[in-house]
Amino acid sequence: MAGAGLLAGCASGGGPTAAPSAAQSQAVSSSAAAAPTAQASAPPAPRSESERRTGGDGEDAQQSQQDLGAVAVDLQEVASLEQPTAMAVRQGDDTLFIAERTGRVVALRNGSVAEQAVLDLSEQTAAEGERGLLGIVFSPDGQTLYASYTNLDGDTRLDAYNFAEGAADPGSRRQLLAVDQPFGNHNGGNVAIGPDDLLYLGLGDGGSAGDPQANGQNRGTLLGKLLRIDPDGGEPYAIPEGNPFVDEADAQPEIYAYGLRNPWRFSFDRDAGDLWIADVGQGAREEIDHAPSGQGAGANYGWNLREGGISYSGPPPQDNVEPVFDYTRDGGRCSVTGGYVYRGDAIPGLRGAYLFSDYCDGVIRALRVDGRDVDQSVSLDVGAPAVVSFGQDNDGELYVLSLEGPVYRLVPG
Ligand SMILES: [Ca+2]
Ligand SMILES: [Ca+2]
Repeated sequence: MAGAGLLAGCASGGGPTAAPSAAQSQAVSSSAAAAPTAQASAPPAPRSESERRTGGDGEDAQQSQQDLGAVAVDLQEVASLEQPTAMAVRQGDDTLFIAERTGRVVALRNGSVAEQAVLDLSEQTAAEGERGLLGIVFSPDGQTLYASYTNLDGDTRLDAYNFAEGAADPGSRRQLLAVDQPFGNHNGGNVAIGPDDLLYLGLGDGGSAGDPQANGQNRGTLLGKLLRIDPDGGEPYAIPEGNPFVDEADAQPEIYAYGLRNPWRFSFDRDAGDLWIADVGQGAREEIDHAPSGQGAGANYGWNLREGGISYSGPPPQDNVEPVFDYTRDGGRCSVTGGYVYRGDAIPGLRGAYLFSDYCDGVIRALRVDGRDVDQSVSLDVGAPAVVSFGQDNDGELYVLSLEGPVYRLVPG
């Protein structure tokens, strides 16, 4: 098993509760990635009563008419790569671009992986601990590839590369952001384009355990934040006008939302525009945050005063936004892996549901919300080892990335 530490990252340092021993014993190793053993099957999904139908008065809502528990899905392996961490697509291009944590971005076309890498950052990054190439996304016009990684000093870099004729031009590298990382873990690193066509980057709290620098609640640092920048509006980027703290002295103007511990994966609903953030917990709660379209600016998701829906180090901040869903580490879970709202055609019963998983049990789960309430939350009864990320293609179909190598497409069961 590769890289439990990629996400959990808090096995040492003394959180309020220890990580499960399974997570502590799993060191990152290159051999694991070289020998994928994935089967598209999973242990029985732990389903606790608290997960199912908490709240939910929206029986009249169209989405609620579909019982997620009756949806049958399967995972179909489409490729096996070296520690895949992120997927991106371009408008009008059926290629799946997949980032390998060791530094390459590869192209998957017509069921096979192109021999030539689209971009190779393997000399600029190192896949160790929670580090490596962590996020990729294309500009809305498909002519720029953004790559987020830790450099050889372990510090965060966000670069832009010109993209043409199926490849990124390494000579065109433009550094957008450079953020020092005080500790090796909690580097976030996911990048996405929002419905506003702006570029979002998630950064963890800097690392160690418990947020010793109190970065989450400190609007003077980029750590522990979701950032939003306009890479085309200035050099190297512009601050979007609507960023919530641009007028606040001592606040970093790139901040879009704060109070995050390690927003390893976040996404936007491609139809509704809602923001979904899966924030990895310290030791007690794994959380999913949800902001309806256009309502996420300035949100304080509570860390390190709150961990999920419980207290961590103090009373909740006045502007605290509770997670829409959280879960404990019962059943061997350790680290939430955020996915996407399903908007594809292949599995109609899943439409509008948010899919996610947990790195340690790998079970694919789905939930629907009705306002602030979770209307349904189920296991889809499929899974994969070391589920580290999800992908979404131009048709809205979803993919599951295992850090052990396999990339799966979610298909009807
Ligand atoms: Ca860090
Ligand atoms: Ca929170």
